[in-house]
Amino acid sequence: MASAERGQTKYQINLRRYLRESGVDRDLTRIICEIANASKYIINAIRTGDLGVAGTSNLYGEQQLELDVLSDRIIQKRLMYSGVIAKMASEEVDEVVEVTVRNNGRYSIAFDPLDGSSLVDVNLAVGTIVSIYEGDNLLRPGRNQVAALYVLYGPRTTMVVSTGKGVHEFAMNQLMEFDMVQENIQLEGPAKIYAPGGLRSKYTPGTLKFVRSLEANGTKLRYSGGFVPDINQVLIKGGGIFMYPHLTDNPHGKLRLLYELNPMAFLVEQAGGTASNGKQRILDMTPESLDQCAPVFIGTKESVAFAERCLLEEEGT
Ligand code: AFP
Repeated sequence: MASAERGQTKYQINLRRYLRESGVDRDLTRIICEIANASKYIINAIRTGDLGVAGTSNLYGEQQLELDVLSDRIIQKRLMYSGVIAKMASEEVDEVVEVTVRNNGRYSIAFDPLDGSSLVDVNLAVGTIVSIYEGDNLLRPGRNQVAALYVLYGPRTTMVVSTGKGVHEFAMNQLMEFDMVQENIQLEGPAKIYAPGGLRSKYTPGTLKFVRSLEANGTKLRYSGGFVPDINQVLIKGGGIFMYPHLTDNPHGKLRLLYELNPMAFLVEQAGGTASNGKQRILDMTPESLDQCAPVFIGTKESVAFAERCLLEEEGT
């Protein structure tokens, strides 16, 4: 496969072609391409949706949907009749959606249709996060994922995706197709940037020690409040760490294991990085519920290992 340096592809390699030529299963390719298609409608919803809240009606009398609910509907409608899905779990829906009754789908997905949706009101970047498993059991450790991706709706719309053969970045072109811009993204060395989620006043001693060490080493703070753009910056800049740690008043952190942490951990590990809850690999955690949260330190191996050491030294965990 022709390699593609960032921005200088020898010829435009689009998403569907890349997946096909990489030998990715046809049904899995179908899911990834359906998400790519859904992203076009989500972009439109973000750009044209009134900033009103759900329950109000727009000037045509149509009921106003919150963007995350609308994004959820867009994705579900595209996948419901794709013939390749067994179950869907959406962060916007309390129950798992059984699709098998309509077809014998081979894959199940867990997704956050529009993570960080509250940031749209202040015109900051948001994203769609998708985790894909073979079969119909979504409550398995994240190491069982067969693919993961996110779509980042920023100044450019990009998709970062892995099917277990490295992690690659695609950008939406004028025809609203995704062309490859970077193949086999790699994370190396100590963190150049860090993204500290949660209130500093609620950090435990080990996290405080870790963050103070990063600052003493000149690591730059980069935090937007959106998980997708903040992880994307760690990946595309080639080195960094994102954390949303356990807090003194919340031992489980804020981010959801199924919809946010497992897919991002899969992508970051494919780039040579790692993701931990402070003492255990995120991808080894067995989810006990759909909305289970976990603390997270995710980025370069070196930085995550140092965070774990700080927690062990200061908190014995
Ligand atoms: P929403 O999806 O509710 O806007 O939350 C976004 C998010 O879950 C994730 O995208 C961010 O990393 C995290 O919240 C930011 O949380 P804080 O606002 O507490 O920093």
